[in-house]
Amino acid sequence: MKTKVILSDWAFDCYVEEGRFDMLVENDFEAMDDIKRVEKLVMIAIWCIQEDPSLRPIMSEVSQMQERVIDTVPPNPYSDSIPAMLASQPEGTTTGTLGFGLSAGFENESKGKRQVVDLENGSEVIYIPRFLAWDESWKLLEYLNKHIPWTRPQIHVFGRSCIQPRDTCYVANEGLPELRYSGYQPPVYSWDDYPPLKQILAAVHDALPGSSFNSLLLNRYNNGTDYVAWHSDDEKLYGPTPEIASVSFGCEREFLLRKRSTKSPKVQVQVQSYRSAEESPSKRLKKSNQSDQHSFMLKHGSLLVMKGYTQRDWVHSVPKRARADAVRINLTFRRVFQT
Ligand SMILES: O=C(O)CCC(=O)C(=O)O
Repeated sequence: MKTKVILSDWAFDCYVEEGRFDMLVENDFEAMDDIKRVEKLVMIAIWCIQEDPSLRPIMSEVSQMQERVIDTVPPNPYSDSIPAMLASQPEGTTTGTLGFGLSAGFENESKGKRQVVDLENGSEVIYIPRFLAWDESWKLLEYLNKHIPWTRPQIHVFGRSCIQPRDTCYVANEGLPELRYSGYQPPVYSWDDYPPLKQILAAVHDALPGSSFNSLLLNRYNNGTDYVAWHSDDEKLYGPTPEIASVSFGCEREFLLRKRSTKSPKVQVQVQSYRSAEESPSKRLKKSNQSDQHSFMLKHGSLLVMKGYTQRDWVHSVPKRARADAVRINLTFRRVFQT
């Protein structure tokens, strides 16, 4: 019995640790050749042996699971490999002189450096490290921290019931189809009650011609133990190629993107890092020239945009970081389609 528990714990760890399914089937070339199927079976197996029998799937659910891929996974374990730090003011950044009536001088520095990362096959990420002015971003962080009605809901992830490991809030236009994720349907708040959100939205629209976001999911990470697990925002209500614009405030945290598993024989954990626009391409590529995983250190006031088939073909996460000891707030703007 003890061995079984240890074995399932080990499988679970292999799973959460960077999605290393290959570790479970090392030397089994047939299995290695169909790693996608291994992934699916491991997920289903873990689901089936969870502690609370009432949460275990019935046979028909197992069959249904075999038909689809579930990407919401348990958290990454702690990792100190990259110290997450409180954002420090970069040289040459403008300092805002505005009060809180933002609109007059709500500085949008998006004309500045932006990195476009082609993820291939129609997926793309754009990263603008200095999207909003430094001081203005601190004021926004303070406002959001204080005025947003944050909640930490109970969710149902991967067959387990748990408290979502970060605070959240949902703002959207009236009359849109309801959002539901991980068994949770968030209450919808109005843009009108939070005017600064409208101004950030306007700045995002300005930076991304042709975009037209009508909903916003807010996340607050109080420290490094708060996180978001590997997932993709591929809910039907966002359509097949959703554009998702993510604005970050406060503590810098690492944002990881990983290609969904394919039939590759070995999942290499190689990270391409885009920590800042200033870093030279050669330095950035030093860690790897492989492109199945990317890492962005999301700066205070930055904007990251996921486009095309990124939600279909990639998963993303903000892992735990033991040394991230300050608040980070992240806003993800999305467009919900009317059905
Ligand atoms: O906090 C972040 O940067 C990512 C948030 C996220 O992945 C989400 O809201 O789906």
